[in-house]
Amino acid sequence: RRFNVAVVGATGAVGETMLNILAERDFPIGTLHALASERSAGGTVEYKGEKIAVQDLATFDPKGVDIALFSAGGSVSKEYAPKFAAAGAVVIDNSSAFRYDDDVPLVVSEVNPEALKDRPRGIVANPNCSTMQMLVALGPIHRQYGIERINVATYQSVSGGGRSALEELGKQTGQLLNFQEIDPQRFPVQIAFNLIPHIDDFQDNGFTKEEMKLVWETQKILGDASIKVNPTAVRVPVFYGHSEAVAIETREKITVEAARELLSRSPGVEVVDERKAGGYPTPVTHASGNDAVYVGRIREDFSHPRGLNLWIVSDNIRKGAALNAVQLAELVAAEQG
Ligand code: A2P
Ligand code: 11C
Repeated sequence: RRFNVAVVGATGAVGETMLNILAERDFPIGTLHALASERSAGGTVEYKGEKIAVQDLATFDPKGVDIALFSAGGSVSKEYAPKFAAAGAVVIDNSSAFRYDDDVPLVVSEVNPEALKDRPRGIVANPNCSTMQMLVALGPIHRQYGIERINVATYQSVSGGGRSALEELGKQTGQLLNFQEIDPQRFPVQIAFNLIPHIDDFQDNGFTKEEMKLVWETQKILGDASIKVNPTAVRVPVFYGHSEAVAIETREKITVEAARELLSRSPGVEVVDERKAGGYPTPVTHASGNDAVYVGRIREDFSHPRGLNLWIVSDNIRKGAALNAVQLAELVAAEQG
């Protein structure tokens, strides 16, 4: 069976990658609709080497769409995802609009695929990129050893902020190398040659929303509200690929050897852990443009009897967003095929 698929936000950084991944994986598409705002309606995007016309979401009739992949921001999802679902589509939503609703499953394809089946509103939420890559690696460890606490510091690339953020890093880098003034717009302060410990809005507890997503989403996806998560989220001047320094405390001790062995047979994970120069994953050498979640720098935490440290790197636009969304679409297609 073939499926009529709509990609909402098809001109964006994630939407474009959704189209590429649908093509790469040869998703069984009947009709493909590329949707965006009226700003880009009338333009085209590419799918399998062909140009597809971009249509205006506001005037598009969702009748006949089987699966809709949304990545056009939370407010667009809030308004249009229920309309697509009411018209019969299964909506896979990459925004944070529905992630914390009890009647919307939040699914990492390798970790909790069974949750996808229970979707009373016809909407499935795609987790945030930083949670996604962390749980592809930590899910198998939690199942076998029980994770009690996670300390995580993220090093997040600018592509998480979409096209305008990618452009700002490029522009500022050029300007600074040419001794020109910069004018930060997309980020609150200079991002080129700098770090910014602030992603998404500040919350009343002093954490940012990006940090709280790591708490809320981890507990929901692993189905265990007792897991403690202590996050710090930082934007770094990298174009593609988020990195995370993760320290876990488990109920049962896990050794380095056991962790390497478990992770090397876990779906979606690649262990890159040689203790020598270059024997670890980085955004540029491993993650960017690739599908896996790369794990290296695996060490026992000598400050805790059941602590383990890991360095987790993945392409935030691919596994962190577009790839997982397409994998969820594949699960939906398998149910209905
Ligand atoms: P458009 O190109 O028409 O602005 P990014 O995250 O890379 O910034 O991309 C955001 C995506 O969401 C783009 O495809 C953008 O389309 C789309 N988008 C933003 N606002 C709307 C809207 N109001 N209706 C439909 N699509 C939208
Ligand atoms: C970032 N994680 O790196 C964000 C992007 O909740 O879907 C995705 C925001 C979200 O900026």
